[in-house]
Amino acid sequence: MIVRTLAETLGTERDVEAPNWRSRRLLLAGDGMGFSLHDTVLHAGTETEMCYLHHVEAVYCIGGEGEIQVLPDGPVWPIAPGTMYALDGHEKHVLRAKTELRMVCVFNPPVTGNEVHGPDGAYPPADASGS
Ligand code: 9YT
Repeated sequence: MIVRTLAETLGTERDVEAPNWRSRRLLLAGDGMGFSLHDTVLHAGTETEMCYLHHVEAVYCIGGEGEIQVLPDGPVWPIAPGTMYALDGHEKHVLRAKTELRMVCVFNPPVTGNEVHGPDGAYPPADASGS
């Protein structure tokens, strides 16, 4: 059994920062669960374009207000606490944080550590990043 607190991840290699967000990775590939689990904060006023070519991701909002759009011209859905979206088709998308957003994110396959988005908006495939 694994028991880990958010406080224990802060300032460690599980606490990954990018210009628009900070991702606290409570479970990583090395934990052997088959998915990774992140508590992610997206900074107010940011727009983040992403396209997870090598992963599926579910995202559950637990704080803040924003919106998500499938690119280039898909529908826009509001994001608020209690809303979940699942990227089951490697969709290119943009997440707009009107206020600070706090999201619980699950990745399959799990991220292995300190992934940040490449120029394609993706994280590298799991075996390219060391798992
Ligand atoms: C919601 C989202 O995709 N934010 C970008 C960061 C990513 N989810 C992560 O690694 O926690």
